[in-house]
Amino acid sequence: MRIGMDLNSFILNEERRYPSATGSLSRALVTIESATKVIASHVRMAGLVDVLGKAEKINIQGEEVQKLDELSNSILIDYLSNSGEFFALASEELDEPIFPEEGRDAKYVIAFDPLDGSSNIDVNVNIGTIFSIHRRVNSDISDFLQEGYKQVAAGYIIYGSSTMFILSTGNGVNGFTLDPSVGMFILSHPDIKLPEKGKIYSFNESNIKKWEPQTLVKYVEALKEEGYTSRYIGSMVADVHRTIIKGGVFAYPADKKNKNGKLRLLYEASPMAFLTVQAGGLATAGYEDILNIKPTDIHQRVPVFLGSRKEINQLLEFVEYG
Ligand code: P6P
Repeated sequence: MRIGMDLNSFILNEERRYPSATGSLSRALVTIESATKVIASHVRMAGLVDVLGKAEKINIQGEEVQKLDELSNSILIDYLSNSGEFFALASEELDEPIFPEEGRDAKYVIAFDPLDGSSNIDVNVNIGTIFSIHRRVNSDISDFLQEGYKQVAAGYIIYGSSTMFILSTGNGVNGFTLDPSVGMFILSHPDIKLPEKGKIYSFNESNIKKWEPQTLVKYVEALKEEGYTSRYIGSMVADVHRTIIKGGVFAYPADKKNKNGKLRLLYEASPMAFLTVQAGGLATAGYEDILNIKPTDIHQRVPVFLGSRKEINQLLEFVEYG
Protein backbone atom coordinates (compact mmCIF):
# COMPACT_ATOMS: atom_id res chain seq x y z
CA MET A 1 0.00 0.00 0.00
CA ARG A 2 1.44 3.38 -0.91
CA ILE A 3 0.15 6.98 -0.88
CA GLY A 4 -1.00 7.80 -4.38
CA MET A 5 -2.14 4.25 -5.15
CA ASP A 6 -5.53 4.35 -6.93
CA LEU A 7 -8.59 2.62 -5.47
CA ASN A 8 -8.81 -0.05 -8.18
CA SER A 9 -5.18 -1.15 -7.61
CA PHE A 10 -5.80 -1.10 -3.85
CA ILE A 11 -8.89 -3.32 -4.22
CA LEU A 12 -6.99 -5.79 -6.43
CA ASN A 13 -4.08 -5.78 -3.96
CA GLU A 14 -6.46 -6.57 -1.12
CA GLU A 15 -7.92 -9.44 -3.16
CA ARG A 16 -4.44 -11.01 -3.39
CA ARG A 17 -4.51 -11.42 0.41
CA TYR A 18 -7.18 -14.10 -0.11
CA PRO A 19 -6.00 -16.89 -2.49
CA SER A 20 -9.52 -18.35 -2.56
CA ALA A 21 -11.02 -15.00 -3.62
CA THR A 22 -13.03 -15.23 -6.84
CA GLY A 23 -12.77 -11.49 -7.51
CA SER A 24 -16.48 -10.98 -6.87
CA LEU A 25 -16.01 -8.57 -3.96
CA SER A 26 -13.41 -6.62 -5.97
CA ARG A 27 -15.83 -6.27 -8.88
CA ALA A 28 -18.57 -5.29 -6.40
CA LEU A 29 -16.43 -2.51 -4.89
CA VAL A 30 -15.30 -1.24 -8.29
CA THR A 31 -18.96 -1.04 -9.31
CA ILE A 32 -19.73 1.09 -6.24
CA GLU A 33 -16.75 3.29 -7.10
CA SER A 34 -18.02 3.87 -10.65
CA ALA A 35 -21.58 4.62 -9.50
CA THR A 36 -20.40 7.11 -6.88
CA LYS A 37 -18.20 8.93 -9.40
CA VAL A 38 -21.35 9.49 -11.48
CA ILE A 39 -23.25 10.65 -8.39
CA ALA A 40 -20.36 13.00 -7.51
CA SER A 41 -20.60 14.62 -10.95
CA HIS A 42 -24.33 15.29 -10.43
CA VAL A 43 -23.77 16.61 -6.89
CA ARG A 44 -21.09 18.98 -8.24
CA MET A 45 -23.49 20.29 -10.90
CA ALA A 46 -26.55 20.36 -8.62
CA GLY A 47 -26.73 24.13 -8.26
CA LEU A 48 -26.28 24.64 -12.01
CA VAL A 49 -28.72 22.12 -13.49
CA ASP A 50 -31.27 22.86 -10.85
CA VAL A 51 -31.67 19.42 -9.35
CA LEU A 52 -31.78 21.03 -5.94
CA GLY A 53 -34.73 19.40 -4.19
CA LYS A 54 -37.01 19.88 -7.17
CA ALA A 55 -38.78 17.14 -9.08
CA GLU A 56 -41.02 17.11 -12.16
CA LYS A 57 -38.99 19.95 -13.68
CA ILE A 58 -37.86 19.61 -17.29
CA ASN A 59 -34.14 20.41 -17.70
CA ILE A 60 -32.36 21.89 -20.71
CA GLN A 61 -32.05 18.41 -22.23
CA GLY A 62 -35.80 18.16 -22.07
CA GLU A 63 -35.53 15.35 -19.49
CA GLU A 64 -37.59 15.27 -16.34
CA VAL A 65 -35.32 16.38 -13.50
CA GLN A 66 -35.20 13.96 -10.57
CA LYS A 67 -34.41 15.03 -7.03
CA LEU A 68 -30.73 14.32 -6.34
CA ASP A 69 -31.45 11.59 -3.79
CA GLU A 70 -33.86 9.82 -6.16
CA LEU A 71 -31.30 10.21 -8.97
CA SER A 72 -28.52 8.81 -6.77
CA ASN A 73 -30.75 5.89 -5.86
CA SER A 74 -31.49 5.06 -9.52
CA ILE A 75 -27.79 5.33 -10.44
CA LEU A 76 -26.82 2.89 -7.68
CA ILE A 77 -29.64 0.47 -8.50
CA ASP A 78 -28.63 0.50 -12.17
CA TYR A 79 -24.92 -0.08 -11.54
CA LEU A 80 -25.33 -2.60 -8.69
CA SER A 81 -28.00 -4.62 -10.52
CA ASN A 82 -26.08 -4.78 -13.80
CA SER A 83 -22.83 -5.73 -12.04
CA GLY A 84 -24.31 -9.19 -11.32
CA GLU A 85 -22.40 -9.14 -8.01
CA PHE A 86 -25.38 -8.57 -5.71
CA PHE A 87 -28.20 -11.04 -5.00
CA ALA A 88 -30.28 -8.30 -3.35
CA LEU A 89 -30.25 -4.53 -2.84
CA ALA A 90 -31.85 -2.66 0.08
CA SER A 91 -32.04 1.12 -0.11
CA GLU A 92 -33.18 3.88 2.25
CA GLU A 93 -35.28 5.07 -0.70
CA LEU A 94 -37.09 1.73 -1.24
CA ASP A 95 -39.70 0.12 1.03
CA GLU A 96 -38.70 -3.38 -0.10
CA PRO A 97 -35.40 -4.89 -1.33
CA ILE A 98 -34.75 -5.55 -5.02
CA PHE A 99 -33.56 -8.99 -6.24
CA PRO A 100 -31.91 -8.24 -9.63
CA GLU A 101 -32.16 -10.99 -12.28
CA GLU A 102 -28.45 -10.46 -13.06
CA GLY A 103 -27.55 -11.28 -9.43
CA ARG A 104 -29.37 -14.62 -9.13
CA ASP A 105 -26.03 -16.43 -8.62
CA ALA A 106 -24.30 -13.60 -6.71
CA LYS A 107 -22.52 -14.01 -3.36
CA TYR A 108 -23.37 -10.71 -1.68
CA VAL A 109 -26.23 -8.45 -0.61
CA ILE A 110 -25.87 -4.69 -0.19
CA ALA A 111 -27.75 -2.11 1.87
CA PHE A 112 -27.19 1.57 1.11
CA ASP A 113 -28.30 5.11 1.77
CA PRO A 114 -27.82 6.65 -1.68
CA LEU A 115 -27.55 10.24 -0.53
CA ASP A 116 -27.60 10.69 3.23
CA GLY A 117 -28.13 14.20 4.54
CA SER A 118 -29.95 15.17 1.35
CA SER A 119 -31.91 17.81 3.26
CA ASN A 120 -28.62 19.74 3.24
CA ILE A 121 -28.18 19.73 -0.54
CA ASP A 122 -29.88 23.12 -0.98
CA VAL A 123 -27.36 24.81 1.33
CA ASN A 124 -24.30 23.09 -0.15
CA VAL A 125 -23.45 21.16 3.00
CA ASN A 126 -21.46 17.92 2.63
CA ILE A 127 -23.63 14.87 1.89
CA GLY A 128 -22.75 11.25 1.29
CA THR A 129 -23.46 7.72 0.14
CA ILE A 130 -23.20 4.95 2.75
CA PHE A 131 -23.03 1.21 1.94
CA SER A 132 -22.87 -2.09 3.80
CA ILE A 133 -22.12 -5.49 2.20
CA HIS A 134 -23.02 -8.88 3.73
CA ARG A 135 -22.67 -12.42 2.42
CA ARG A 136 -25.71 -14.06 0.85
CA VAL A 137 -26.75 -16.83 3.27
CA ASN A 138 -30.43 -17.80 2.96
CA SER A 139 -31.21 -16.22 -0.42
CA ASP A 140 -34.04 -14.18 1.02
CA ILE A 141 -34.68 -10.94 2.91
CA SER A 142 -33.13 -12.43 6.08
CA ASP A 143 -29.71 -11.96 4.42
CA PHE A 144 -30.13 -8.28 5.36
CA LEU A 145 -30.84 -9.16 9.00
CA GLN A 146 -27.29 -10.19 9.90
CA GLU A 147 -25.33 -8.58 12.70
CA GLY A 148 -23.00 -5.75 11.71
CA TYR A 149 -19.86 -7.63 12.77
CA LYS A 150 -20.56 -10.00 9.85
CA GLN A 151 -20.19 -7.24 7.25
CA VAL A 152 -17.78 -8.15 4.46
CA ALA A 153 -17.20 -4.48 3.60
CA ALA A 154 -18.57 -1.08 4.52
CA GLY A 155 -17.84 2.44 3.40
CA TYR A 156 -19.04 5.91 2.62
CA ILE A 157 -18.39 8.45 -0.08
CA ILE A 158 -18.46 12.06 1.15
CA TYR A 159 -19.26 14.75 -1.44
CA GLY A 160 -17.59 17.77 0.08
CA SER A 161 -14.79 20.20 -0.72
CA SER A 162 -13.28 17.07 -2.21
CA THR A 163 -14.94 13.72 -2.88
CA MET A 164 -13.58 10.98 -0.63
CA PHE A 165 -14.17 7.23 -0.58
CA ILE A 166 -13.65 5.71 2.89
CA LEU A 167 -13.51 1.92 2.85
CA SER A 168 -13.00 -1.07 5.11
CA THR A 169 -13.02 -4.73 4.08
CA GLY A 170 -12.15 -5.82 7.62
CA ASN A 171 -8.43 -4.99 7.55
CA GLY A 172 -8.51 -1.40 8.83
CA VAL A 173 -9.82 1.74 7.14
CA ASN A 174 -8.37 3.58 4.15
CA GLY A 175 -9.37 6.91 2.61
CA PHE A 176 -9.20 7.80 -1.09
CA THR A 177 -9.60 11.28 -2.56
CA LEU A 178 -11.03 11.75 -6.05
CA ASP A 179 -8.56 13.39 -8.43
CA PRO A 180 -10.95 14.97 -10.96
CA SER A 181 -8.13 15.49 -13.47
CA VAL A 182 -7.81 11.71 -13.95
CA GLY A 183 -11.19 10.62 -12.56
CA MET A 184 -9.58 8.23 -10.07
CA PHE A 185 -9.82 7.85 -6.30
CA ILE A 186 -6.24 8.13 -4.97
CA LEU A 187 -5.09 6.77 -1.59
CA SER A 188 -4.68 9.90 0.54
CA HIS A 189 -5.45 8.61 4.06
CA PRO A 190 -3.85 5.15 4.54
CA ASP A 191 -4.71 3.12 7.66
CA ILE A 192 -6.96 5.71 9.33
CA LYS A 193 -6.90 5.46 13.13
CA LEU A 194 -9.27 7.32 15.42
CA PRO A 195 -7.42 9.26 18.14
CA GLU A 196 -7.79 7.60 21.58
CA LYS A 197 -9.48 10.82 22.76
CA GLY A 198 -10.82 13.88 20.95
CA LYS A 199 -11.94 17.39 21.82
CA ILE A 200 -15.26 17.53 19.92
CA TYR A 201 -18.77 16.29 20.73
CA SER A 202 -21.34 16.13 17.94
CA PHE A 203 -24.94 16.01 19.18
CA ASN A 204 -28.05 17.91 18.07
CA GLU A 205 -28.43 19.69 21.40
CA SER A 206 -31.81 21.14 20.40
CA ASN A 207 -33.20 17.73 21.40
CA ILE A 208 -31.58 17.80 24.84
CA LYS A 209 -34.85 17.96 26.77
CA LYS A 210 -36.19 14.91 24.90
CA TRP A 211 -33.09 12.68 25.13
CA GLU A 212 -33.50 9.25 26.70
CA PRO A 213 -31.88 8.59 29.07
CA GLN A 214 -31.66 12.10 30.44
CA THR A 215 -28.33 11.18 32.05
CA LEU A 216 -26.92 12.07 28.62
CA VAL A 217 -27.41 15.71 29.62
CA LYS A 218 -24.93 15.20 32.47
CA TYR A 219 -22.53 13.47 30.07
CA VAL A 220 -22.51 16.44 27.69
CA GLU A 221 -22.14 18.83 30.64
CA ALA A 222 -19.09 16.80 31.76
CA LEU A 223 -17.53 17.10 28.29
CA LYS A 224 -18.14 20.87 28.32
CA GLU A 225 -16.45 21.06 31.72
CA GLU A 226 -13.45 19.28 30.17
CA GLY A 227 -13.30 21.97 27.49
CA TYR A 228 -14.79 20.07 24.52
CA THR A 229 -16.18 22.08 21.62
CA SER A 230 -19.42 21.30 19.76
CA ARG A 231 -19.58 20.58 16.03
CA TYR A 232 -22.83 19.36 14.44
CA ILE A 233 -23.72 19.79 10.77
CA GLY A 234 -26.79 17.51 10.61
CA SER A 235 -25.34 15.32 7.87
CA MET A 236 -24.28 11.97 9.32
CA VAL A 237 -21.55 11.29 6.77
CA ALA A 238 -19.95 14.68 7.45
CA ASP A 239 -20.29 14.44 11.24
CA VAL A 240 -18.98 10.86 11.37
CA HIS A 241 -16.13 11.61 8.94
CA ARG A 242 -14.94 14.45 11.16
CA THR A 243 -15.21 12.16 14.21
CA ILE A 244 -13.17 9.38 12.54
CA ILE A 245 -10.47 11.81 11.42
CA LYS A 246 -10.30 14.07 14.52
CA GLY A 247 -11.73 11.86 17.29
CA GLY A 248 -14.39 12.75 19.84
CA VAL A 249 -17.97 11.52 19.88
CA PHE A 250 -20.90 11.61 17.42
CA ALA A 251 -24.35 10.74 18.70
CA TYR A 252 -27.98 10.56 17.74
CA PRO A 253 -29.70 9.40 20.96
CA ALA A 254 -33.18 7.98 21.39
CA ASP A 255 -35.69 10.51 22.63
CA LYS A 256 -39.24 10.71 23.92
CA LYS A 257 -40.55 10.99 20.33
CA ASN A 258 -38.11 8.58 18.58
CA LYS A 259 -37.90 5.64 20.99
CA ASN A 260 -35.17 4.06 18.80
CA GLY A 261 -33.50 7.24 17.69
CA LYS A 262 -33.57 8.51 14.09
CA LEU A 263 -30.71 6.76 12.31
CA ARG A 264 -31.22 3.49 10.45
CA LEU A 265 -29.31 0.39 11.55
CA LEU A 266 -28.68 -1.36 8.24
CA TYR A 267 -27.35 1.44 6.07
CA GLU A 268 -26.32 4.17 8.52
CA ALA A 269 -25.42 2.94 12.02
CA SER A 270 -24.00 -0.49 11.16
CA PRO A 271 -21.59 0.51 8.34
CA MET A 272 -20.45 3.59 10.29
CA ALA A 273 -19.96 1.42 13.39
CA PHE A 274 -17.92 -1.07 11.33
CA LEU A 275 -15.65 1.70 10.05
CA THR A 276 -15.33 3.30 13.50
CA VAL A 277 -14.36 0.00 15.15
CA GLN A 278 -11.98 -0.89 12.30
CA ALA A 279 -10.32 2.49 12.90
CA GLY A 280 -9.86 1.69 16.61
CA GLY A 281 -12.94 3.43 18.02
CA LEU A 282 -16.15 2.21 19.66
CA ALA A 283 -19.79 2.25 18.53
CA THR A 284 -22.72 1.55 20.80
CA ALA A 285 -26.51 1.93 20.91
CA GLY A 286 -26.09 2.45 24.65
CA TYR A 287 -27.64 -0.91 25.57
CA GLU A 288 -25.48 -2.97 23.14
CA ASP A 289 -22.56 -2.66 20.72
CA ILE A 290 -24.09 -1.65 17.39
CA LEU A 291 -22.21 -4.42 15.56
CA ASN A 292 -23.80 -7.08 17.80
CA ILE A 293 -27.41 -5.98 17.22
CA LYS A 294 -29.39 -8.53 15.19
CA PRO A 295 -31.71 -6.53 12.93
CA THR A 296 -35.42 -7.41 12.84
CA ASP A 297 -36.43 -5.02 10.06
CA ILE A 298 -34.46 -3.59 7.14
CA HIS A 299 -35.46 0.00 8.04
CA GLN A 300 -35.19 -0.25 11.81
CA ARG A 301 -33.72 2.66 13.75
CA VAL A 302 -31.21 2.55 16.63
CA PRO A 303 -29.64 5.10 18.96
CA VAL A 304 -26.06 5.82 17.81
CA PHE A 305 -23.02 6.77 19.91
CA LEU A 306 -19.67 6.34 18.14
CA GLY A 307 -16.15 7.73 18.30
CA SER A 308 -12.98 7.63 20.38
CA ARG A 309 -12.61 5.02 23.10
CA LYS A 310 -12.30 7.56 25.91
CA GLU A 311 -15.53 9.40 25.09
CA ILE A 312 -17.56 6.25 24.47
CA ASN A 313 -16.35 4.48 27.63
CA GLN A 314 -17.12 7.69 29.56
CA LEU A 315 -20.61 7.82 27.99
CA LEU A 316 -21.33 4.23 29.06
CA GLU A 317 -20.76 5.29 32.67
CA PHE A 318 -23.63 7.76 32.29
CA VAL A 319 -26.18 5.60 30.46
CA GLU A 320 -27.53 2.64 32.39
CA TYR A 321 -29.85 0.82 30.03
CA GLY A 322 -31.91 -2.31 30.58
P1 P6P B 1 -31.39 16.13 12.88
C1 P6P B 1 -29.98 13.72 7.79
O1 P6P B 1 -31.34 14.04 7.58
C2 P6P B 1 -29.91 12.59 8.80
O2 P6P B 1 -30.58 11.47 8.33
C3 P6P B 1 -28.46 12.27 9.11
O3 P6P B 1 -27.64 12.42 8.01
C4 P6P B 1 -28.12 13.24 10.22
O4 P6P B 1 -27.13 12.76 11.09
C5 P6P B 1 -29.46 13.38 10.96
O5 P6P B 1 -30.48 13.01 10.02
C6 P6P B 1 -29.69 14.78 11.40
O6 P6P B 1 -30.91 14.78 12.12
O7 P6P B 1 -32.68 15.70 13.58
O8 P6P B 1 -30.31 16.49 13.87
O9 P6P B 1 -31.58 17.16 11.82
